[in-house]
Parts: sequence; C-alpha cells; structure tokens
Amino acid sequence: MRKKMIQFSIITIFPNMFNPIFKYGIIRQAIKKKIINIKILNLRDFSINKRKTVDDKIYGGGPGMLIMFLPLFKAVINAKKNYKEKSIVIYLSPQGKVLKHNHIKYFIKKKHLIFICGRYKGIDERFIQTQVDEEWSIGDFVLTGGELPAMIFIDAITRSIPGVLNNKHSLIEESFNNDLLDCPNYTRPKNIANHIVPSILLSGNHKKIKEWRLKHSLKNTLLKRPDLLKNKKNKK
Ligand code: 4GN
Repeated sequence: MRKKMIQFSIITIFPNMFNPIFKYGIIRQAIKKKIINIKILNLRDFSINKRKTVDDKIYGGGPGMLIMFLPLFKAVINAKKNYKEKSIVIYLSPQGKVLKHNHIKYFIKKKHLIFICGRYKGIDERFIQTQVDEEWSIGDFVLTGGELPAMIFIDAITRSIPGVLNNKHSLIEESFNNDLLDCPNYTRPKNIANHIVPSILLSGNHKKIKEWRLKHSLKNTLLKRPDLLKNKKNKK
C-alpha cells in the first residue's frame, strides 16, 4: 500500500462536468480510501474582469476565442499553494504526446498532477511555453475541451495505483500489459444457444488454463491489433 496519496487538480471552465467521475465505482472508492484526492478549480474564479470572462480574441484575426494567460496563471498558483508536494502542470491537447498504457507507471509515481482543460481555440502560447511542464493527448482526434481527456487520465492512473483494484492479478493479466490484448473471458451460464465455454476453462487444470489464455491473447492481438506485436519486436 502506498503511504502518500496522489493529488489531482483540474483547472476548467466547466467544473460540473467532473461530478460523475467522483461518484461511481473504483474512483469513488479510491477517494473514500484517501488513495487519491481530486480538486476542481473553476477558471472563472480567476477571471481578471467584472464580467468573469477568461477568453479573448486571437491576435492576427480569425474566428474563435483563446483562453487568456493571466486567469490560468492565477489558477495554477492557487492549485500549487494548496499542496506542498512537487507538482506537474499538464496541458491536454491534440498536440501532446499520445498516452499509452506503459506511460501510466510514470504518472503513478507523481504526487500532484495539475490538468489544464482547454476550450475554444485553446490557450495563449506563452502559457504553454512558460507554465506547462508536459503536453499530453489521449489520441489523434479533436474534442470540444480537455475535460474528457483529464477524466480519462485520472481514471487510467487511479486504477493502476497499487491497492486500488482488489485483485492484484487483474492488473498483470489485463489488456496491454506486455503489449498483448486480453484473452476471451466467460461467465455463467456454460451454454448459450450452443455457444459453449471452452472446456479447458472448466477443467481446473491451472497450467493448461494459463497456456490457453496466453495462446488466445496472442491470437487476439494478431487478429485485432497486429501493430502491437510489431512494437514488441522493435523494442528488443
Ligand atoms: C485534448 C483536448 C483533444 C484532446 C482537446 C486530446 C481541447 N481535444 N486528443 N480539445 O487529448 C484545441 C484547444 C482543442 C483545446 C483543445
């Protein structure tokens, strides 16, 4: 069990979008067990004008608005002030490094992750240059905001923290560890319209079951994601 919790801070103009991820399943339990803590900062609280806006027109013209430097800067100072542990400021954007399962072990070592959720056309470049430590992406597509990527980061990191998932083996044998997909899994009943659970899985022979699972993990990977096997070869 880890001694220190991971602190997540999120800077967003839509704080209520995050309510659902606190309330359900593994994340809810991890918060209850004080393995993680999540603090949401409403960027509008750090607005520098009376109308509480945080965006402005883009220099050089063109459609769309940009989030201003100063509200973001003030929000990050506030996020850092609340926790003395070393923090990393992460900007979520399609220009970031694309998250892969093997990056998660890097994040679970961190004490405090501050996620900046962009909206509109993004944020002032000077904030990225001077305040952001790392720019990350969840994949090669564009969303309306960084909120969903922040939730995905928090979900993927939290479930990998030792002590969060009850079953130690579920982390070792799941998809993507060792760059392989999971094998097919079955539960009751044994027979669904003559689709019968493979008999080895009912045999109780653990060695045979392990072999079957590895074989079908390889088969799944070869059929569905052959690119993962190529990665494996290149690494060695
Ligand atoms: C991140 C943010 C996609 C990702 C985003 C991603 C908000 N879309 N692939 N949308 O991780 C331009 C500036 C779009 C803000 C950004």
